Amino acid sequence: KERAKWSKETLALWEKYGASEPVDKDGFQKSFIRHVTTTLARSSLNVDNFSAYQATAHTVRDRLIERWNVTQQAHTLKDPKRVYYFSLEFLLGRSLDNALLNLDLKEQFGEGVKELGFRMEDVLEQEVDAALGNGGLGRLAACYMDSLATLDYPAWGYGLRYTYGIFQQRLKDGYQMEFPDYWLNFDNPWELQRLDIAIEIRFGGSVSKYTDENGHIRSRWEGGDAVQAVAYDVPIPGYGTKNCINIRLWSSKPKRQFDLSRFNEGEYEQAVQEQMKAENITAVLYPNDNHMVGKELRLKQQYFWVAASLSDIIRRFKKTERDWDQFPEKVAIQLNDTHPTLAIVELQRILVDEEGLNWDDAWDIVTRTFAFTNHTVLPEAMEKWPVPMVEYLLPRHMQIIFDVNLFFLQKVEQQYPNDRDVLARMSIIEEATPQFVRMAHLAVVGSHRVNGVAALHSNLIKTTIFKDFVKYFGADKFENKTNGITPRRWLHQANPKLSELITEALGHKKWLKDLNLLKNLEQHVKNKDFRRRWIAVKHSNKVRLAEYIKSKTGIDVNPNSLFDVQVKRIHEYKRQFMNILGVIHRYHELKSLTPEERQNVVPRVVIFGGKAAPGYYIAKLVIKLINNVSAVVNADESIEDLLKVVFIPDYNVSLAEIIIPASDISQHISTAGTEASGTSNMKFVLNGGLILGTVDGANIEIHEEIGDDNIFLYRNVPIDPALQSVITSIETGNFGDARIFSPLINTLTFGKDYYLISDDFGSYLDAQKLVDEAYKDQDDWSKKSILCTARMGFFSSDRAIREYAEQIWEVKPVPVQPE
Ligand code: B1H
Ligand code: IMP
Repeated sequence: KERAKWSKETLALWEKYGASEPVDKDGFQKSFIRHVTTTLARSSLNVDNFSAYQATAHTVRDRLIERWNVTQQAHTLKDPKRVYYFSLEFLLGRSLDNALLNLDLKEQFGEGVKELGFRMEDVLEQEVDAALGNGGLGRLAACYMDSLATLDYPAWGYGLRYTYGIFQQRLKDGYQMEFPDYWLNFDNPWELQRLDIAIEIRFGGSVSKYTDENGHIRSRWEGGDAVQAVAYDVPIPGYGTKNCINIRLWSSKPKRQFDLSRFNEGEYEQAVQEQMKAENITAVLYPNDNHMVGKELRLKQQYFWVAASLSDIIRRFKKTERDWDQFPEKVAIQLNDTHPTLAIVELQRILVDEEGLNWDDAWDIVTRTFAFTNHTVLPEAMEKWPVPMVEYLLPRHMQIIFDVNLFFLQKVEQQYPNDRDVLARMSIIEEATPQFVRMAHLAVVGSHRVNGVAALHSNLIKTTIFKDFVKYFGADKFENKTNGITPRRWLHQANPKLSELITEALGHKKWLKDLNLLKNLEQHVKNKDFRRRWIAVKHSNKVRLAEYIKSKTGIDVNPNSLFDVQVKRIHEYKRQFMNILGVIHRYHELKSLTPEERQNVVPRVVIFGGKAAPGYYIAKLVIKLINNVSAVVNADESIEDLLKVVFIPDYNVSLAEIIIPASDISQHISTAGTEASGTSNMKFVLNGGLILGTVDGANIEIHEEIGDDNIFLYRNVPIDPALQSVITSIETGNFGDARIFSPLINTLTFGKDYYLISDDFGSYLDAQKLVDEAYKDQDDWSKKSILCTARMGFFSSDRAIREYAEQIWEVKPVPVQPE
């Protein structure tokens, strides 16, 4: 419409200057130098690696913005149904390498940067991770955005722009120390600030009733304090497509208008201070994985985020002047766990209070819009908010929740007359003192679809936490969407040598967009030369990791050893404790061997990494024990290279990209039924690493795909005497002051061993023996490794996203334009 008003001459100018810049080496160098001199205001004599990174990043950013514009324009013109992924965490990691690979610019730009006197590896190393997440749940959101972009889906992510991401972990005397992650210290080239998009968000106040012109009694939420949500857009480029989608992250700011009356009353200072509090809302990511901490500020974050996001979505919907009943035909919203559940209530409030719809019509629109993904069954992770807290911050929302619950329970009662127990169990309100709002129940009632994240987990939620709801709503509402990972970051980017070898063997790069094509690697298993090259790639990745370990910890590890890796959040249910107990057992055994017996031992490097929530005392004690064992074992010269123990500090996405390709065996040993899916298990196997794991989460489906011979799974057997001698050894003080570990040892004693370490220890050790035996035959191991990679097609996030799109969201790809 705007363009139609423009003169021919103006349009000609747009044609002439709006065309995109060349993306060859020369174009890169021109843009690089222009950014150094103008964006960074530096001279040619004053360019270090960091400036080189910034200039390269800005050059790539320009390309992304062009694509972003074309994408938005195509979506605006076509007006398709869009999907909105609401996630309180997006664990993106670094962006430059990923963007270069997805845009297929790495070669040209690499050459260009080299001629300017820099090495691309050094330039890439300068970038700090965007670490706006805790672990699997946040990284899953990032992988899903990559697939949505790659598959041309019209999708948006919505989240928060935390000033501080997940804390940085350092070690002091073997203890975890936390430091703030002030990732925005330097300019962030991967975001576009949109000061024009600012939305007012209200907290507190009160609700009044009034009669409208039609004689209906309606509610109005008024008063309270308002803050502003300002948008920051993070472009996400697809691979092999012009499509570039957007994650919109909200940052809290004081609202522009002050309450003038307060100034008149002489409360200037106090009024300014209250405004400053606005900035606190998005200051920090809560660092708890799989654990609910009922802080008021967290509830504020959740409402701030969903209210801003919904307001933005509704503004976009209204531009097309459609009726409200078409909203679910244009908008699908996926709730990443219960964290955004208030969106359900907020949409109902807007439709009823502000748009004047009647309750039932509004509720029908709401439930057709939302779908909910559950990621955990751990009781301590279930979100519930005290009613008084919700009432105080969001008085109208609390009323709506009570009404939703009332109407819901009335219907339940019709189905099960006189069954008080079922009403109490299914209620959205937990009747305690004070009362609590059960967010998972609200999410189930307010969504048209609920899914778990692996086959076992999806079945488990149907028979446990949502059992009554399955009976009431019918089983069709509940389904499985097994998690996936993006092969672009987790193979192509993290393991360039393996990616190259695969591409050479298959004769094409199409597998990066259709991971099932890896199946064709199976025919190369019988090729001895291919197996040799496969092992050589693994070995060079192990050398790379060994160098990293040396530089960060000073520990020498031999790349010819078996690399045994457990990297993930430290949590009792993930049982890093069992792993380190097994290491102690191995250490004891080694010490008792004769020289002849030693000849037969497979040397091992046991590698740990992961953060413990700052308030999680037992998890932090596990880190301390690992470090004490590491100190004793590594210093014991009699052990030589047969065993090394390493704790790599500050595990994050870019570190994962170095560790995962270097693993021979990785451990995924959660107590059966506790790990909803796991996603790093998929990353390890995709990179030709084998798994030692329990029958839990996605391990089960990985086993189904890759077969018995290529995975070491073990099941529970009763208590083992080997465990007792290990415990005694810790208690004797062999690994430092025994007193500090007694709370940890106590978690094993009868009745308190919630995560069943004592039950599983014996079979765990048996499985470890099988690993050692198998590793001795290197050639056979290489066959297993190749088959692992070849059979991982199912676990691409492209497959997962297609399932969501077709079976839950009903959205279709909108190709932006052919390359
Ligand atoms: C997962 C969480 C989680 N499940 C609460 N639940 C959080 C819960 O900040 N909080 O309050 C943060 C995170 N994270 C993980 O999701 C599961 O444990 C993994 O098994 C799963 O692979 C992953 C992705 O589905
Ligand atoms: P929205 O869907 O209206 O929010 O538009 C998405 C974003 O893209 C907003 O920031 C718009 O300003 C922008 N936008 C919408 N259409 C176009 C376009 O054709 N070119 C560039 N940006 C656009």
